[in-house]
Amino acid sequence: MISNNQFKAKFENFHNKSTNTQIVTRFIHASDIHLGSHQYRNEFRSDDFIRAFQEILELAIKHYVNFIILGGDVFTSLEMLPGNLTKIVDILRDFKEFTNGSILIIAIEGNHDIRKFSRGIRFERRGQSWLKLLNSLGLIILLDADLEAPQEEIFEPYNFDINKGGKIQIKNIVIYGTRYLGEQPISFLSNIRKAIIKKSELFNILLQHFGIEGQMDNVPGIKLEYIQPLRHRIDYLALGHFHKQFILEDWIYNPGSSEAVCSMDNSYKRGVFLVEISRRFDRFVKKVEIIQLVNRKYLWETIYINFEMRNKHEIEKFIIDKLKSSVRYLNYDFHPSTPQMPILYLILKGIEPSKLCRINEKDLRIKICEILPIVDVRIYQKFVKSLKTLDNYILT
Ligand SMILES: [Mn+2]
Repeated sequence: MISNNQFKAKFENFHNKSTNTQIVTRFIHASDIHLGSHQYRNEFRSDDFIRAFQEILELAIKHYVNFIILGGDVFTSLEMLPGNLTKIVDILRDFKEFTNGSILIIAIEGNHDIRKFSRGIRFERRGQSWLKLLNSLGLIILLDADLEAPQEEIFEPYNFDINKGGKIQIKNIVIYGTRYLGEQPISFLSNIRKAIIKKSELFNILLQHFGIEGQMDNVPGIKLEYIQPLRHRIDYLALGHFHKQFILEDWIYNPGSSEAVCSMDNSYKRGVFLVEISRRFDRFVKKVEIIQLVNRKYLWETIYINFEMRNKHEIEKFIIDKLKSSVRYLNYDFHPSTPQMPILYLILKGIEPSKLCRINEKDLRIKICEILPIVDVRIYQKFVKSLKTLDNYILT
């Protein structure tokens, strides 16, 4: 059988240096990959999220890490097109084969992994997720705890025979994890804290999907003071949920989303953490490096339409001509799959076009992508009503 392993094309062979030494342990902490984002709208954009995931796996190989932790929202919803899921399974299979299963991918479920929102109905939790599928295929380790159980049974060691458990030890590092605990997980935190065993020779990581209050404007999070009691038992609190990166007090880490899920994400610092834990005398020394991923380029353009147009075509031509001149520096030879071809956020301002000239966003988007080296367009119509229209409205 000919092996088409995609990692073989980039890395000649695999040699996990770090397995040779017991002194240093390396891992990558990533979160909010949101696989499946934009999948109905644009294939190239949807591949951006898969590419970001692939890049994380390549970084793991390149830096000889011992494991990868993913802080939830690995998938953007329960809806996943078969072609996309196939790509993800293929990547994970190739990764496992290429690394001889020596780099475990450890994940927890975020709110998006268990959320179905496109049909406008509230999806009742039925315990399903794509992460559970990948876990049962042996491609990832999905951690979850039984928070109702007696203290010593809350975090069972991960059992590879039944693909189940709440903690796993790799060298002298123990990773604890639970699924998304809702918007107010405070009541669970004391159970979690009591169930975590602190030994001086072990480095404890807790994998959670929640944000900390104040780290993102207008986004609710948990008060830092409620987290503090965990500090005595946790050396590294590995978070996911907030798409903006933050590090607090040298023990709370949130890498941010891997790709920009919405236009807002572009303005945040985001990426992954490459962490190195070494043992010096009788204590642990931690080194955290921030790595930025290669993301899709983006640009914002504002066009003012301050005079009346005769019809829809005239208005579209006006917009495209304006854009042609403002993006003339862009390379027209790029293929849409290359992240250098940007996504365009287009703001339209001026007087609201009359009914006859009303912009069809779908048509305009297709035309822009056909004519210009733009992978996708998001249009924001920020028109103001003309006085004439207002007069008509009042008179009728
Ligand atoms: Mn998220």
